Amino acid sequence: MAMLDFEKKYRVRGGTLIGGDLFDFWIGPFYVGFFGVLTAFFSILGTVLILYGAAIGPTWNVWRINIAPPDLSYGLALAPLAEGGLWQVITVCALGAFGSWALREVEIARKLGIGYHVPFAFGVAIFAYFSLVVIRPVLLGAWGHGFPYGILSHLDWVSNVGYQYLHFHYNPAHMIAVTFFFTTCLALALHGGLILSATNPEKGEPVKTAEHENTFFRDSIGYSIGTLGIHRLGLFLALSAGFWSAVCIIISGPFWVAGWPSWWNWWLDLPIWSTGG
Ligand code: UQ1
Repeated sequence: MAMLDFEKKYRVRGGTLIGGDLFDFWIGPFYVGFFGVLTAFFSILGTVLILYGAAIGPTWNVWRINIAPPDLSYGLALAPLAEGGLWQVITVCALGAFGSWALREVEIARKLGIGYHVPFAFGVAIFAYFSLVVIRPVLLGAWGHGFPYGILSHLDWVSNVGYQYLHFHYNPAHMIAVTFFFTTCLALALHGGLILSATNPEKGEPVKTAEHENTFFRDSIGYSIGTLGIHRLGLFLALSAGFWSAVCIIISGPFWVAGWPSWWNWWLDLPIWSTGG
């Protein structure tokens, strides 16, 4: 079926979460929906506010533009626009846009009668951002703990917060997150390689099947996870990377204030090393 044919078949009304038929239509290839309108509203407003923040700031150098959160002295209060208030409104816009986009994905999934795996996955990414700009700042008692919106400034923030805990790579949740990121790369490389190897045979040869894919891994490592299984594994690995990233930053400060290397003292403090003296 050609692309435009099946689009016609699946572009049906209904499945909306709110507002019935309101905005239940397409513009060109894009489904609109109530949450599409909301996404556009928050994105445009947020972008305009970022441009305004740049305009009242000291530079138009794209690397150096910086929209900073309020000073720590504002605590969890609202700040004047030019003193971090812009950051606060932009954060609301970002969360509004991301949340609306996720709900638009839910509506599209409902129309198609498919699972909610894509919006769920996107929800984990939103959770990671929410951890940085809401959960951790609220637990620490000041919006000033959020990260600044700027290309170089957010890199500086990551570096400074990392050094605040002496050596962030000793954070056990960071270790788990990094391991999941790397394992995600390994799984995608294996999967991409395997699929291309089976679907790009020598000239004149037929395209190979899932049986060839299974056999490759049974021959090489004695086990194949299967064609559905590899996608379940991939989703699990990727979502775990995002989840443990959120955990590793939430625990830094609210639940552990010392350097991360000294967290490992629990090992040195085990009674089995005790000399009894
Ligand atoms: C695999 O076993 C498999 O099933 C046939 C795939 O499906 C196409 C894969 O893409 C990969 C990478 C594997 C191998 C993965 C493991 C965990 C053994």
